Amino acid sequence: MDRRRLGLALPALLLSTPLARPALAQGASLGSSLGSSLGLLARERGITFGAAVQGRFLAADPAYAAAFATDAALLVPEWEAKWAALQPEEGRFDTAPLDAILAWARQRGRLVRGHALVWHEAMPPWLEPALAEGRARAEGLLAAHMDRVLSHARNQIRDWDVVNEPIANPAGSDVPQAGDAMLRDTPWLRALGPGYVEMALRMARQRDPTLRLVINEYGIEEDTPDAAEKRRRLLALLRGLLERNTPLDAVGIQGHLQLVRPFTPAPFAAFLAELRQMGLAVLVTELDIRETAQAPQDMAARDALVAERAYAFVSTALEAGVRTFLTWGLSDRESWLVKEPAVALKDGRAHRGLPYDESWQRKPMWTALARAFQGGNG
Ligand code: 9MR
Repeated sequence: MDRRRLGLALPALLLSTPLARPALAQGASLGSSLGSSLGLLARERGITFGAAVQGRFLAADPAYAAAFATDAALLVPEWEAKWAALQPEEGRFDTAPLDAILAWARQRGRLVRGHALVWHEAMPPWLEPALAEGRARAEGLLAAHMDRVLSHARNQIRDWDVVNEPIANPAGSDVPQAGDAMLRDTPWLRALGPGYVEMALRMARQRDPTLRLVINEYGIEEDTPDAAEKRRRLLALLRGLLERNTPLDAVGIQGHLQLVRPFTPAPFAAFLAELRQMGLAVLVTELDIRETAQAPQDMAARDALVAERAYAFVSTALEAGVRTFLTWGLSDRESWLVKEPAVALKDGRAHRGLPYDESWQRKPMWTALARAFQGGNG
């Protein structure tokens, strides 16, 4: 299977998708000379822009839906395709929330990617103890989940994060590793051993040979020793997989950037070049920008820092050949950066790490993305 073939097929599909012209989010400013839609601006350059979506807001909040209709050519469910959503009890599948997103996307000709078939979070409570019952049982559970989910979504989701976040963090946040220290210690690793990544990819390919299979990872973008080590570990994992002819088409780089860490284009570009030399496509799957506790008081200054970082990151990725970009949500209003206590700013201010603010005003980050997609000078 030519790994690049499927990657290239996706933007071509998009040419027929109607992105809404300025039927814009309420309150969104139309003043920009850059145009009205990130999805359209990107598409003009052969780039696909999309965002993580939450079905409950899509259904209930017209401003939210309008922004997605305007800007997102591609959607990824932020929750609805995870295990906890899809299989809340063993053998009982609930696809209704995912189906609602699929229907919304279908009506508007948008693509949807899948996230995620194997992950150590968003597991329903029954899953971890069941995986611990032994290797055969764990393998059976993964196979049954893929049987059901991949066949259900087959007509619409052509691109899946098969394994999410398999690499161990070098310092601090991880449980000490047993065995293969390259991989994160998870219930999947404990049940199936280090071959679980390969097993999951083979299972997915077996069930649908035309799916684009992706390994998605975070903490591999920035210029820190931990990120450099994580890049090294990911490359080693990928090399081993490819040596064993494991089916794998692409790497998803999440892009949860933090302003407290430096971003330097050169090492990131070199990493992207290595991935492409391996014959893998690269996507940016979850871009957002976390501010520091020392963020300036002045809002314009804050937004400028976020925009500058987004531009540097996206333009580096574009130069290295990345053609698919998703932000993790569109507005600060629903962002995990604001909702998740562990990452929220401690001084009561809300992170401003996405293209729209909490009242659907476009921010400099929106413009920075538009400029990058247009090949501008920032
Ligand atoms: O943003 C997502 C949040 O709403 C969920 O509660 C959480 C657990 O399912 O997952 C968040 O999304 C994560 C994504 O699935 C994987 N990469 C990191 C994202 C932010 O934590």
